[in-house]
Amino acid sequence: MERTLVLVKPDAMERNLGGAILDRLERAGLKIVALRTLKVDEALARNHYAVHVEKPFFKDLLAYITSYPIIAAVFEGPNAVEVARKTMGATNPEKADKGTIRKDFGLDLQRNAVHGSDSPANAEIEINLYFTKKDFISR
Ligand code: IDP
Ligand code: MG
Repeated sequence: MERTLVLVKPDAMERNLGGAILDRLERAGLKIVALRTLKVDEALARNHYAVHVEKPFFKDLLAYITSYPIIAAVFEGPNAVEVARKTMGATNPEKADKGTIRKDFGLDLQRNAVHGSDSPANAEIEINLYFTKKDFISR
């Protein structure tokens, strides 16, 4: 069993797409095992996107991700990281496959509706930025 961190990003939250996006991931066979809403502050944004600190879009990305409340969710299932990334589609909504979350809901390369961890190792690191052990219900 694998876990991945999903964020419903500000652009999607502003358009009331939180439920629709979580629904797509549940329909893909993944289970919600932790869930919260929050407004990301600058410190959390810098941690979450630390790998992009040298990118030209970094400052814009921080402003965007802190601009409006988001949903953070942990999804679990076999190959959760890959299943979630496939359900989301390519980073650029214009290039994302038909039927993916980003194709259907993303606005542009930055405002692409959703985040998903890109590896099991990064998923573990990212989950720990948003959740503690107490947030997970034992079944
Ligand atoms: P990912 O979210 O598909 O993993 P990354 O390359 O890790 O894509 O980029 C993180 C986020 O930064 C993207 O989801 C998007 O919101 C934003 N982003 C990526 N590339 C650009 C760009 O060239 N211009 C503006 N924003 C970008
Ligand atoms: Mg990434």
